Amino acid sequence: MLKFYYSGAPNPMKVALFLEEAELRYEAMPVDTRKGDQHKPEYLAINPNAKVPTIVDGDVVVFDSNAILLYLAEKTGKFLPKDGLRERGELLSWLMFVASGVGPFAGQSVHFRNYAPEPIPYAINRYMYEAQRHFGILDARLAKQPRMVGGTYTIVDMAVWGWARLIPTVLGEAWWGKFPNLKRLVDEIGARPAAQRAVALRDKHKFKTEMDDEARRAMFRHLTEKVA
Ligand SMILES: N[C@@H](CCC(=O)N[C@@H](CS)C(=O)NCC(=O)O)C(=O)O
Repeated sequence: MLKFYYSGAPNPMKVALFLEEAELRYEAMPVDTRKGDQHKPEYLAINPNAKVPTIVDGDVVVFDSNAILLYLAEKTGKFLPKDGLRERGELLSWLMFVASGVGPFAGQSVHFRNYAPEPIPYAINRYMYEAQRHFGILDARLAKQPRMVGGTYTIVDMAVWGWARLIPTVLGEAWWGKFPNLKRLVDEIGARPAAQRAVALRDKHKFKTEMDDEARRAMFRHLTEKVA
């Protein structure tokens, strides 16, 4: 059975959504990143980047959430656009846009707003600016069409959902008012039973919730390893 290495964080949640939507059988393997499970040699052997998610599907190992979405979509033939090369091009563009822009900027915005040892206004402003700019691009796209690519629900919508549902944490609650189209997509996906099962998955395992010294050492290794 496919093994899904995960935590309740945004990137694993995109993959949980796909697994639930496609009704694939899988074994959920918790990786408690606040306890440092991501740095264990057995996990590094399948994900040298020491992050979640990863899947092991027989002898196939795939890490990085959007790569996993594409792998599973191609394997099952589900949640891909219906039409030819034009929509394929759009799918790849938006999938990579979420992977290389939305996710990293949103992640850094959360980091500097909530976890930096001291407030750095320049960093907070830069990452909040870039995160809201990226979400604004998604919102403008969704003002013109109900789903990100073509007329149907695809893996791009799942990738967007993974991060956009956390806009209140990334930017602050008030920002929902600025992204009504993105909010519509998040609400529509969030109402689906598969999304509810995906979000509930982490309740099946006991993940550490405290962001204490152990968690900071595991997740923010630059605090103890000075390179500059
Ligand atoms: N590009 C990777 C990023 C994965 C990533 O940053 N995962 C976070 C959770 S959303 C994580 O593992 N954090 C733990 C850590 O940084 O130690 C992907 O899309 O899967």
